[in-house]
Amino acid sequence: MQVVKYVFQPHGDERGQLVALEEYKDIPFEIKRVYFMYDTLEGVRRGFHAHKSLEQILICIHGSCKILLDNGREKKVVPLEKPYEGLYVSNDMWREMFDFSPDAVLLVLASELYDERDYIRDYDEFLAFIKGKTEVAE
Ligand code: T46
Repeated sequence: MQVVKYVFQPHGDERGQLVALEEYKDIPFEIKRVYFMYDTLEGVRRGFHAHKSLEQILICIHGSCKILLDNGREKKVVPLEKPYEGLYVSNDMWREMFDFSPDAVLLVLASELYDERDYIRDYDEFLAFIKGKTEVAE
């Protein structure tokens, strides 16, 4: 599995750092939605789903957390701990977020508006979705 991590260019000067993100330039899609999670309690694990079409970039802009990516064949854990790093998560990837530090703020840039119908929340359904896509591609 190829993990795609973007390293953004901070505009640093004597005042500190600033990271600017533009769609189609720094982010490979139109940004239709932004959300973030914070005050995540110790030991909490979130996610447990894939998407039918949503693409996202996850940025831990404060603190740290870990992301489990699972493409149905392989799993990888990606630590996020730098505010200038973004993890690309494609639609067909099962994801779980965990090990949040108490001060973690996980910012997400999303390619689509919120739509519950885009979620695949059942792992067997996810495997069938992946299999269907693979068969079409073959
Ligand atoms: C994802 C991972 C990384 C909304 O009303 N609008 C939104 O845009 C979102 C993202 C959520 N919600 C509501 C739906 C639920 O009642 O907020 C509540 C928590 O959402 P959820 O349980 O889906 O959160 P996570 O952390 O499991 O997953 C989220 C995203 O939903 C998901 O797309 O990839 O973060």
